[in-house]
Amino acid sequence: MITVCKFGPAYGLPTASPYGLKLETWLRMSDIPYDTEVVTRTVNSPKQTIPYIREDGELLADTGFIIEHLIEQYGDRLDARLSPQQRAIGHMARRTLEESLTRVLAWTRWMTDENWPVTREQAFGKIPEQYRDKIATVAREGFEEVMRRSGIGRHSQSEIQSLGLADIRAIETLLGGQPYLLGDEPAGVDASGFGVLAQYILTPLECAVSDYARASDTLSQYVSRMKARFFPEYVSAVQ
Ligand SMILES: N[C@@H](CCC(=O)N[C@@H](CS)C(=O)NCC(=O)O)C(=O)O
Repeated sequence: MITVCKFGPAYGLPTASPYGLKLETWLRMSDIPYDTEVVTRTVNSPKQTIPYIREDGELLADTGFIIEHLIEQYGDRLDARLSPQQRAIGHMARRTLEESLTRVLAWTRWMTDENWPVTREQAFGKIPEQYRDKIATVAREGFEEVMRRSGIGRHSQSEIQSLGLADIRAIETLLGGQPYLLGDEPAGVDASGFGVLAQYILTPLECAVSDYARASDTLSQYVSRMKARFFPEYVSAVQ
């Protein structure tokens, strides 16, 4: 049995991590049984990133490599039917979701005054009160530096939201009137679609990208459709 080591449930979702939610979604979409273990720190992960899996005592990190490994074992139950062009579009959508929209999400959660109190409580709320402030402040300063070095942290808040809006509009256009990103049936890229868009729509995030996504029938119905199909037992904190 595969064990997914992940940050714990939050806001009525299995996890507040877009990558953790992507991996669980992909496993459920592929009908591969798994159990979960909640972790709070990255130290035990082979790449110091969450999520990672444990399988027969072996650890493997990074959702892209984890999924490649599982496809070798179980076959590709989601994307085998896709044309080369659909695969290419799926690949580019996945990168937009996981590399670009996720960076905007992380920056917005950690660096904006309106969202930091919720993020702080969610990420550090279980730490004893006497240490909480210091640990959260040091972590936020470290995060700010990472964001600055990676480039995004050099932009203004409205510029960062405009980057996210351009991405989310492209995802909305790709969906169009289809139920899933590549047509009538879910494909692998929908795991990333739900993993990221649910964070914008179903968590108490305050930002222009969330406002846009919640107001879009195409995007909000997509997230509701994915949630109802793959996570029916979870009750959203944000309706
Ligand atoms: N490409 C990785 C990204 C995973 C990732 O960045 N996870 C975040 C949490 S959402 C993390 O562990 N960051 C490192 C840290 O917090 O120190 C994947 O697909 O698994």
